[in-house]
Parts: sequence; structure tokens; C-alpha cells
Amino acid sequence: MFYVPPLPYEKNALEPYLSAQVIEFHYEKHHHTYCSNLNKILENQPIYLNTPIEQLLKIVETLPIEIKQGVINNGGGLYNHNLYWESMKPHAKPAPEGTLMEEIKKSFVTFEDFQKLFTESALKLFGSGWTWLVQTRNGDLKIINTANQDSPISMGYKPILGIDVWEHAYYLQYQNRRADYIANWWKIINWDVVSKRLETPLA
Ligand code: MN3
Repeated sequence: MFYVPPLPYEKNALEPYLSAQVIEFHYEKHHHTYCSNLNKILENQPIYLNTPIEQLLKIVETLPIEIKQGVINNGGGLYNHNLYWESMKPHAKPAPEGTLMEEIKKSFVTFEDFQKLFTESALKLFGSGWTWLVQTRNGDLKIINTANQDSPISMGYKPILGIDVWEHAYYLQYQNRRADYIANWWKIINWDVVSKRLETPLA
């Protein structure tokens, strides 16, 4: 059985950058629905139901055809949102320190250049999807966009940081102003959690 981890803060804790109302719908409705759909899809597949979500996303291409797309959509939806909520906090630092900062500079020269490229990538994503900072197999950092709930894990990458740019992530508060949502999201990143991902192997 899969479950949705508790939010690591109160629903109003990220205001004014992300409203309690957005979090209420996004976490309680969207996120929980991915999880319950995944459990439903796998209810007769006990082996997969007991596989860690990261492993399941890694082997998604090998899954039986009748469950594969459901796992891509709902397993991806579960994992991506777990990572999204964990990556935010109130009273956040403006930038990472230590290894993550060094690696970002190695790949993007300055932190500001990284932020600019990441933001541009998120702004130009057409339709529903996510923008990610990922680590490739040879250890480099890279910015990618994924469609729908596709997981970077299924592409052989380790997700380090991700922003949900589906309209459901911001529309109630920002309407069509995706740029404002992204600009404010940078103010609530939990860089300690994000840094730890870089240093920890994927489960
Ligand atoms: Mn979402």
C-alpha cells in the first residue's frame, strides 16, 4: 500500500507565497487522488504494491501493459508531489550552501544563472508538467521539463528539485500568472532537504 506523507508544515505556513486554499486542494484532493488511484491499480498486484515507489518508477517500462500507464500517471503523481511538498518551508534561505551550491556553479556558473534558466524552462513548458533539477548518471546537474506526471526517475535521472506547473498548482491564487507563482516559489525552498537529495542515493 502506498500512502501520502503528512505535510511538513501547516497549510497556511507558506503564505503569502502559496495560499492555504491552493495547498488544501492540491494536497488533499490532487495528491491524495494519485495515491488512491495507484493503490487501486495495483490492488491485485501485491508484488508491486510492496515495491518502494522509486523502484516502481525505475522499472516502469517493464510493467505489464494493463498497469503501465496507470503507474506512470499515478505513481509519478504520488512521488512528484511527495518531493514537491518536502521541498518547501516557511522562512527559507534564499540559496543553497555547501555541495549543492558548488555543483550548481559547476553546471550553471552562478546560482542566479541557474535560477534564470530553471525559471525560463518552467515558463515555456506547454500544457501540464514539471520542471526539474536532476542529477544524471555521471553526476552532472541538468534542468529538464517532463509532461504530465512523468517521473525523471523513469528516465534514469535522480530528481533533486521540482516545481509543479500544472495549473492546479497555482490557478486558485495566481490565475494565469505562472511567472508570479514561480518567482514566489523560489522564496520558500527548503534548501537543506534539497541538498540532502543530492548527497543521498535514490531508494
Ligand atoms: Mn500537482
